[in-house]
Amino acid sequence: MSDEEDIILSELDDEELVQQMHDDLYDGLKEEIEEAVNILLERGWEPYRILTEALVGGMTIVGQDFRDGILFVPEVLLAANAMKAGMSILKPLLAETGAPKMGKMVIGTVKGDIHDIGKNLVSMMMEGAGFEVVDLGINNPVEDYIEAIQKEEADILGMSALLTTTMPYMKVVIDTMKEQGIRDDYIILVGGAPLNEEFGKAIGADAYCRDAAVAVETAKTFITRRHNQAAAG
Ligand code: B12
Repeated sequence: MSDEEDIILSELDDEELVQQMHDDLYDGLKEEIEEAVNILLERGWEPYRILTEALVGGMTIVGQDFRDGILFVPEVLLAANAMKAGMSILKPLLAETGAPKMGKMVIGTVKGDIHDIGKNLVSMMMEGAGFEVVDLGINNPVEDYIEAIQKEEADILGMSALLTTTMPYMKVVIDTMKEQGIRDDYIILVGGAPLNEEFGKAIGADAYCRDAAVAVETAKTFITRRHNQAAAG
């Protein structure tokens, strides 16, 4: 999608640069994405705005063309790597708010699923909001989740799934927690593109969150409610 002649990123205005980043993400150009993220930071853009408008915005286009059979796995992997490179520049900036610790979250992508960009984004935003996050990575069986929430004494369990074939596994985890009598000890948040509110309710999660910003708000609401209950009880 990008032109053959050399484009000097720093000479583009903000709007052109974001457009160029969408093209560069599409083409999996990691170094260009890193450079452009740094340019926007120098221009005073908030890290969160760069994340949503430039990176997530670009990934949305990649997602549409993957769905429509225009892009294939190798290309999407390159795009994902470019996205991750951009995210890793923003991560320390998002996490540096110095906010008091709000609570602890264990998060991971469910068994059979290797998508992790959305999960990583949620982790970053949660850390930025003052939560401690333990990231279990991808492809997690129920045992790993349960071991981690107990060992880490987590307040929140977060599960991510991007495939319609893996999202039912969230119910396996929640049902196992119920069987062990520990379900109500944790706030359970679920997310991922194929989920919705109804699904979250049906499997017995506390909430479905459509994006990382909603995840942060929802986590804060539940943590506050818990503290109030503890104080009252
Ligand atoms: C990138 C990508 C890949 C990359 C993943 C790289 C990586 N490291 O993650 C690669 C190329 C490896 C890949 C592989 C596959 N993929 Co893919 N992939 C995508 C794509 C294009 C983008 C996903 C993404 O990163 N989005 C950007 C992030 C920021 O958004 P997000 O994940 O939705 O996360 C946000 C929210 O959902 C929410 N959230 C997410 N998780 C959580 C967790 C919690 C706790 C909370 C509160 C919130 C939350 O907050 C996030 C931030 O705002 C999607 C398209 C799409 N529309 O989603 C397809 C898509 C998910 N993939 C798809 C498919 C089919 C596959 C493959 C099976 C392809 C194949 N034939 O091999 C394999 C599956 C491998 C496996 N076993 O998991 C399909 C799934 C279709 C379906 N009905 O299930 C999709 C929808 C594309 C499509 N339309 O065909 N994929």
